Amino acid sequence: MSWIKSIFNESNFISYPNPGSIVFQYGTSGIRCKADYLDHVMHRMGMLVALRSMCLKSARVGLMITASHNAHEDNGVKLIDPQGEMLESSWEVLATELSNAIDDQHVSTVLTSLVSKYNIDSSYIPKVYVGRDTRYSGKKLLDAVIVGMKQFNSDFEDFGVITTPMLHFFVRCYNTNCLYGQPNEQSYFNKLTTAFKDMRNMCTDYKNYNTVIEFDGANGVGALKMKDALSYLDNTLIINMHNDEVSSSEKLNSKCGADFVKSNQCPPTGLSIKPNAKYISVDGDADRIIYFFVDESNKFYLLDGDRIATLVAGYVKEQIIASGLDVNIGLVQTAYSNGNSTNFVSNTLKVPVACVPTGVKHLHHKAQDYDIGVYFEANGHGTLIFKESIRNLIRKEASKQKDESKLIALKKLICIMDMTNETVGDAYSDMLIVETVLCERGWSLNDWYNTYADLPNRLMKVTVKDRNTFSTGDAERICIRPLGLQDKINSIVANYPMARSFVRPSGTEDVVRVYAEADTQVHADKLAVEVAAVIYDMADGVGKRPS
Ligand code: NG1
Ligand code: ZN
Repeated sequence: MSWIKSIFNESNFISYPNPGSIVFQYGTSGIRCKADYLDHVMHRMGMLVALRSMCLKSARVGLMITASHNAHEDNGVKLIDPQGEMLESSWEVLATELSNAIDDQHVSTVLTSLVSKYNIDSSYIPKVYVGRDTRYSGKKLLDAVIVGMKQFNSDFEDFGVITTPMLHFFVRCYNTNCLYGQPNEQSYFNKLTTAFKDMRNMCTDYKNYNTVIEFDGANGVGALKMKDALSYLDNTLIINMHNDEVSSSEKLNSKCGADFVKSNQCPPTGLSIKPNAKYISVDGDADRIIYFFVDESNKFYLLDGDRIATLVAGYVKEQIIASGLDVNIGLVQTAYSNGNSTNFVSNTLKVPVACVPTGVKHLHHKAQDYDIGVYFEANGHGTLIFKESIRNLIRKEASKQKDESKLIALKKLICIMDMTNETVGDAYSDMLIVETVLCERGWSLNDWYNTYADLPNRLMKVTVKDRNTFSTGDAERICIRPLGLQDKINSIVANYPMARSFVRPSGTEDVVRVYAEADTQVHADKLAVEVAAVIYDMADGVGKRPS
């Protein structure tokens, strides 16, 4: 009998039956659905994460329990690979298969074939870090994960309630022998915030820059951890907390947080809006961040992931030039990036820009093609990454550079590297980077906003009978199935100036998403509705026809 099968035959094996009512998919960012359906999924992910570690010869891996920006009733799980990156895609398929397996017999068959395919040696001790967001359901789901991990005698550490990016950071710390930092909250805040304060000390003239931030914590873990961060920041930033009620679970992401603000293009509830004040919203697990402000006439201005990417790429490029180093930089976006941001990056910043399918794993992967890769989804999820050799080069040059201006640029690049969480998008780290560049430039949010004009756009959702009948190509910019849909989209788009529209099935919700942009907001809205109506008609729309 295989060693996997014997685990299932032990008298103390605890069974978590699959109620069979839902088909699960390890999608854009792990598995997500109503928390009530996830017990058996969590148990199986506990076993899978253990095997992932064993397969990597006891490298430390991670498991995060979160449903990010989803409603509070949902929960989810995602696995983290040893350098803090997303789980390798071939294992995503296994996660999907395991979650849908009908019974223990089926689970044991999937795991047995996994063990033989990867030749996993039972002598390796699995090492896992686990964490969860503030969702009420998290603790119970964690218990199921623990049962699964224990069945494989895992050495695991539970970090309790933390942000997703903190867990990614901790995993990388462990596997770099702590070269990246220590795997604990204190080291995380110390590393990032010290670099931020060092850089702040180099900034002599703030001009229009304002240190006061109104912080919308989405009533989630982002609010909790921002409170912890305050003692490290030493008043370099004045952060006024809003939407920080983590004890009332149902308030999580409810009419607040980065996803609400980005999708609805309006301020969150739960805070008063003052003209020209600086607002930040993060999402439910604090891996996304967006900025916004309103002017005296109450007009709303959004500074999203596209804006952050252009701000950061432009600044880093300037420092590379000033340092005299021969280092390339590239920017990675998705089809959701505003057309004018893409034009600005190519034509004004003169930084190469690539487009990849939705999901940070695709962006992260593409960003590795550059010496310094900046990647952001328009919704505010992103970071920048440095090649190991470039990181070393920058530090080496700084240690021997005699030219004062080159040395300053190198020191600034080192600070930016050290305040970046390179493993994944991180609202705290991204905030520090944005605040640094704004301070260096002496900019208000209005100055930042005026760097280019976004094309008006609209994002819509259409519910259809089966979103899996949709498939896309060319980094999701073309719809391949249903057949004939793309031709219809093309003919609708042709009626509007400067227009673009594309559709794709969501990986996190049971909907098809429609994106539209055009010369005016009225046109973008009309275009989105027309495309949504065509989808509804061609793909068995559910509920009310878009109008
Ligand atoms: P889906 O549901 O696949 O569109 C959404 C976001 C992604 C990504 C994931 C994970 C949009 C349009 N889509 O994916 O960018 O962030 O959630 O959180 O924002
Ligand atoms: Zn998130």
